[in-house]
Amino acid sequence: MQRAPKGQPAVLVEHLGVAVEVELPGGERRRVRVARRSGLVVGDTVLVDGERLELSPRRTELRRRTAGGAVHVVAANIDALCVVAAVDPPAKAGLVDRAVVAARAAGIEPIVVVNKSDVPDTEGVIPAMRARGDDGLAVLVVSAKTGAGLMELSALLARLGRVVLVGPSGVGKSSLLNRLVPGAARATSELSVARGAGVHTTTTSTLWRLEGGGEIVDTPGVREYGLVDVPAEDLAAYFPAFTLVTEACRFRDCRHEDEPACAVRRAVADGRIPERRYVAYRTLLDEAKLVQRAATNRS
Ligand SMILES: Nc1nc2c(ncn2[C@@H]2O[C@H](COP(=O)(O)OP(=O)(O)OP(=O)(O)O)[C@@H](O)[C@H]2O)c(=O)[nH]1
Ligand SMILES: [Mg+2]
Ligand SMILES: [Zn+2]
Repeated sequence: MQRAPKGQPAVLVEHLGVAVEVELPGGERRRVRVARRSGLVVGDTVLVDGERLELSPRRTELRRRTAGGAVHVVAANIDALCVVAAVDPPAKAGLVDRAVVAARAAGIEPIVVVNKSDVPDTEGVIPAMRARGDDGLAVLVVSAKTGAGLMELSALLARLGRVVLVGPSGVGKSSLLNRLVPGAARATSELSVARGAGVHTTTTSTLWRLEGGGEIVDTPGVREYGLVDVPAEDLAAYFPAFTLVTEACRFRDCRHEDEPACAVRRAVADGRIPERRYVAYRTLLDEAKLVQRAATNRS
């Protein structure tokens, strides 16, 4: 006979080494001791029974491969991933595209927020970000400093549900959180300080409830956003502009590289698919193939 689950449901809002902070349905928060490598992540739903925690199945799970090659679960039960970018510091090439594909592969809606719109040079990066909008992606331009665009962002977050902020260190994720959740008061730091020491200001992920609805997770900055378990043959499905092409490629398993009679490449040639999206696809395809080859060699 199956044992009836015991305990009170709660949401994990922070993992602090050997303890986690959970929020009970009434909004009360408490700490529970756990093993250092508990495997629990922010956003997890748990049943709390005294000092015992039982993990409930995850609805969604956002994973990334770190610069060192390890697989890291960013957060659980997330509805949307918000990639935060800024003109300074710039994201490493491909980080935004990878994070967007990772979100789509996990069944999570991606959006892009360009922060620091008060910095004049921001104009220069907006077209490249907006170009991704052709791929059905919402791109918002905001400033945590002046408050520009934040009403629109709040409205979008409320609609999306539970949203995780990801991006390089120093783009202003915690600054945005502090504007959106007045009581949060998360530490932020000057770029020069963060860069000089080579450290990230935010070191743990935390979940916050937004007054206007929705929830937000602030995370430590990332240098890389490596894809996990996105096979080369699935990749095209995460580029919505490609799926709008109604004609079929000659080969059913066409990867749209140099196969003859490829409908996707034809659509790129006649401008129906923006060239930049195709270039982004080819970059990620090469990576996915490398990962697959490495996995085959290991086994
Ligand atoms: N000019 C300008 N500066 C901003 C804006 N938002 C944040 N900053 C500054 O950018 C720096 C980094 O901000 P943080 O919020 O700490 O960045 P973060 O993305 O949380 O960084 P990590 O926690 O290291 O990942 C701080 O000096 C902020 O004051 C903005 O909209 N405009
Ligand atoms: Mg931060
Ligand atoms: Zn093709």
